[in-house]
Amino acid sequence: MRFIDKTILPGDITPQAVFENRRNLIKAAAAGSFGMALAPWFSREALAANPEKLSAVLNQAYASKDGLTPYKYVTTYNNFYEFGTDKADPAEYAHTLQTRPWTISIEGLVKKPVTLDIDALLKLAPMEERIYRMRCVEGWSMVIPWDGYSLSKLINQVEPLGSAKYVEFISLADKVQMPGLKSKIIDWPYREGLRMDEAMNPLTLLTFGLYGEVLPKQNGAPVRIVLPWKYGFKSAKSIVKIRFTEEMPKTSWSQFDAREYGFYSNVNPQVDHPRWSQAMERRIGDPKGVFAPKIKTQMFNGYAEQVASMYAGMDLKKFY
Ligand SMILES: Nc1nc2c(c(=O)[nH]1)N[C@H]1C(S)=C(S)[C@@H](COP(=O)(O)O)O[C@H]1N2
Ligand SMILES: [Mo]
Repeated sequence: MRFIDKTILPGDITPQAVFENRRNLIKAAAAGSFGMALAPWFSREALAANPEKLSAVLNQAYASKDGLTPYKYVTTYNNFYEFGTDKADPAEYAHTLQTRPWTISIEGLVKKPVTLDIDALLKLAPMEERIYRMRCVEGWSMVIPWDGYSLSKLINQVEPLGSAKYVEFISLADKVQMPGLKSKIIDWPYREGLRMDEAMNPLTLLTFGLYGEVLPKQNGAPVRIVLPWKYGFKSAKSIVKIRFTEEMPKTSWSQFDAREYGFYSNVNPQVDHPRWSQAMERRIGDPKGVFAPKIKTQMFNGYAEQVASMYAGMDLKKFY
């Protein structure tokens, strides 16, 4: 199986160029110019969709040197257990997710708790495009142009109280829309959390789109967070609630196995997962395919300059 691998160099990228590239890909696929049967994990549904454009301005401060992971991999190789545990499941089954109407409630230790409609939330701040390296705890990585704005813009609106030390993110859990909820591997709803300073860090992106288009459902539509210095599971999808707390929130994955998945889960090549090393990673969609050499995972996934100071003095083997 071979796809057209048009890995774009960062210098060429404007959201428009990215969008055009994607459009051409769709056209090529529709015209059958891939010339071969689609891989089973490559959903026709994802190609047939007619995604809505988001206008976002590329933030040059977050333009990575690494080539972008082609859209087809970003949208067909996913973890979204609400739609099944196989990487191909979300692209195949997430079409049942209803992203309108959608509200997100902001509650807990804030002066101004509020329930916001997704379309109001979209307009809260100017949309930026940021190219982030993403590293899954399972050992694979991607480079994705995300569209959104810093979560801090929303947090500042609700005015957290001095007692708010943590932020909890809660994903939708609806059995009617999400077939994966039948399996009890996770104590639904999917829950994640951050310390307040992590939530306020400019890197933390409240995300509505990728590649200049609204988020595909399999990527966590209509709104998710993206934390490029943490393992992928911290980036909760399809969020319906954000709660400010004094105590460290219990997260789904640390409840699943506290020894394997810590609260912080910062990408750290020196701290192994109990069952495997985290020193190397495999870049999904590398044009060299299975022959592509594994690459070294960087401390904080390469974002040490922006985030390391938040963990100064902490024993990262203990607070993994
Ligand atoms: N609600 C929810 N959010 C989730 C997950 C999930 O199963 N459910 N999987 C996480 C994991 S393990 C990863 S690697 C990323 C994958 O995001 P992507 O599919 O957009 O690349 O989403 C994270 N967010
Ligand atoms: Mo992950």
